[in-house]
Amino acid sequence: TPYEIAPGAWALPGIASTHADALWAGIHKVIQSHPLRHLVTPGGSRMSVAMSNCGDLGWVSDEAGYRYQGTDPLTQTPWPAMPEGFREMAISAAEQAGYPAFEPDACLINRYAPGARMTLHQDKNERDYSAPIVSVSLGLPAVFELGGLERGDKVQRLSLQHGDVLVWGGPARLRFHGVRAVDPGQHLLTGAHRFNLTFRKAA
Ligand code: MD3
Ligand code: FE
Repeated sequence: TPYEIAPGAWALPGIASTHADALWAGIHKVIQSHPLRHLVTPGGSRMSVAMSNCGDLGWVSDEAGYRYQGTDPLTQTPWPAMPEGFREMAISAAEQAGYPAFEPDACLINRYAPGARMTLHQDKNERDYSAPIVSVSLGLPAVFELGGLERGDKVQRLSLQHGDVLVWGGPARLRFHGVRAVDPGQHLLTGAHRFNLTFRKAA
C-alpha cells in the first residue's frame, strides 16, 4: 500500500521483497564484470559507499566532477545492460506512485558496509528533472534523511527496510537527501551490507 511521504514522494513498503532473489542475482552478475568500487569526489575524498552501474549510462565521480557516462572508468568497457527484472520493477513502482511511462536508462548500485553513509545532497546530474527517481533498498536497514529544496531546511528521518521502494518525483525530485551511517548487522540475503538500487532517466 503506497503512501505519500512528502508531496511527490511515495513509499512502497516491502514491494521488492518478493523480487529480492532475482534482484540479488542481477546485482551479482553486474558486479562480476563491473566491480563495486569506492569513487573519489571532485574534492578528493574517497566515498564510503562502494558503487557500480548497469544500463546505458552509469553515474561516476572523480577529480573532474560528477557525471553519467556509457563506459566504466575502471574496466573501460560499456556498463552491462540493465537486467529485465530491474527495469520491470522500477517501471512498475513508478506507475504505482503515479508516474506512468518511466523509462530508466541508468541504474546505480550502492553498497553500504557498516559505517558507510551518504551526506546530504541533491541529485542534479540528470538532464531532465521531470522524470522520477526510483530507489530500492535491500539487506540491512538504514535511516534515510529527507530535507527540503535548500540545504538548511529541516530534515525528516525515515527508516528503510529490506524490500522498501521509494519513488521521488515532481516537487520532491530536487529535495536534499542522505543516508545515515549503517549499523553493523547480518542479513540473510546480503550479509553484512545494505544495497540500494537507484533507477534514473539520466539522458
Ligand atoms: C530524495 N542514494 O545514490 S536513494 C544516491 O540509499 C542516493 O543509496 C541513496 O541518494 C541510497 O544519489 C538514497 C533515494 C533517493 C534518490 C533520489 C532522491 C532519494 C531522493 C531525490 C530527491 C529526494
Ligand atoms: Fe541521491
